[in-house]
Amino acid sequence: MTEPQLYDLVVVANRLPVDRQTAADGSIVWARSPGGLVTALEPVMAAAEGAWVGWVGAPDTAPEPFDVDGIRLVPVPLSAAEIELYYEGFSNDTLWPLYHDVIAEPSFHREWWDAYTTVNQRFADAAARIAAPSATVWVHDYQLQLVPRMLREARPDLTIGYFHHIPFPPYGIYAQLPWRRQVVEGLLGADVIGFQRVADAGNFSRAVRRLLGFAAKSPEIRVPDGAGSHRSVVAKAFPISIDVEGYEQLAERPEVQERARQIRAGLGDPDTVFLGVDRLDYTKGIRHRLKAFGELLDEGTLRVGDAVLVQVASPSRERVAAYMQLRDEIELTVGRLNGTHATISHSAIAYLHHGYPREEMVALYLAADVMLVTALRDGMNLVAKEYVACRLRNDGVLVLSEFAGAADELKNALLINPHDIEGLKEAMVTAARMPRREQTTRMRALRRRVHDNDVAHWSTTFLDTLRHASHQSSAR
Ligand code: GDG
Repeated sequence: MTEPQLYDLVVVANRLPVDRQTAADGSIVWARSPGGLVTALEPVMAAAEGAWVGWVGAPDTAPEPFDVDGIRLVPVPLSAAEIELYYEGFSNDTLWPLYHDVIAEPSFHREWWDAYTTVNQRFADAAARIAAPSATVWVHDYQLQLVPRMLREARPDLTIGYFHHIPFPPYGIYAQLPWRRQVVEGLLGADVIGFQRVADAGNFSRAVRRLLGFAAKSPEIRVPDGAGSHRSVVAKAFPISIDVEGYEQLAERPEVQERARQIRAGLGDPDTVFLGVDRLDYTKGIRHRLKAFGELLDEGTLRVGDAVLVQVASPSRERVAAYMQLRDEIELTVGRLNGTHATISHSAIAYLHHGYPREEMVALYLAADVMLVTALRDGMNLVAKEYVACRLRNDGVLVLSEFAGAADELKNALLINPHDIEGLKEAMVTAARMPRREQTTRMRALRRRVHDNDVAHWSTTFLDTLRHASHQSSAR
């Protein structure tokens, strides 16, 4: 057997940044899926002999490692049963609702936990096999919280980072998790644990103090090593961002701008185009947004023809019961609203249950006067940042939930509490009627913030902190 090639930087994430496609001749090809993470990591990966460990997104398929656009991809197989138990079950039906303030009820099943442990071990083993001596391994997200500790046990020479893309809940909620101690111990295997918000890092440190009694004074957590000394773990906020330049370049393209004009014309050139773009997920507050919009129409504050809501709800987790139910509820509401308010020539809501190419998303951002981000809880929310990045003319208004991580940075948005339907309605009306001067003042400030922290800045800051943390611990 040939020895596997070794890498100095290994990214471990649930999904590889590729999608399986069938070529014209019937053969399987892997096309890079356009994601912010891969855009951010590509230059670092290329410079550092990088590899990416993850699942290809289909059951029982794990091709040999292969290269896509200069990145080495190392597939980890998942069986159909593991997809059901580890991914749809424990990740998306236990952790996701629990970590998002129990907006939906989390399900706790021991067999889901067992599968989560088994699969995490498989990811850790795959990373341990290909990491060069003293390499850096960067683990991503809630599907893989046990990997940092598993990796440290197998490979104490490694420097291990972990980034948590979703919220970390307050202890009163987290404490419901039957495996709360194992998960915290799993994460503490990392040298640096990154969160979206300062509050998430605080919630994690409190969970560590409560469950394990370790000294945790922001940002340092002292993990006893059993020999009277300790290892330092940094737990701190690194708010993720987007490829700002990439979005700006798309927004500058004449054909994308033309498409934005077409979209507006197709909607009947209303005064105000409201836009929502979300995965169809109960955390995103789509129902609250529809309720507010519907009431504004009922009351006559907004009128069909003058205003329209475009809601892109891209298909997501369609085999999880809570998502099926949510889709039914949303589609019933949209149908009722359109039935009540639409005219032969104008809809109240253009509801689109599709995924679109990025160019089309940018055209939508350009076509929208008001972007509605009304999440009930969201780690960051990249859509808010994408909208801002695309508004090259410094116009348009962002209505943003204070429960999205982006609210910590984007303070010049109209910040709202999505549970307060009256407040949300007021903000929507204020946004629709906002004078151009105020739009410009706000949008300029928002654009500056997004420019100051783009995704390259995010990944560089994280990796620099990781490098520093590992030097400190090796110097002790
Ligand atoms: C998790 C956290 C955190 C959506 N529909 C289409 C499409 N999208 C793109 C958006 C955006 C991305 O998907 C969604 O990112 P969000 O941040 O809004 O939300 P999650 O998917 O829940 O992501 C979140 C994020 O991780 C990163 O850490 O911000 O809080 O929940 O980029 O534009 N893209 C295309 N077609 C679509 O139809 N091309």
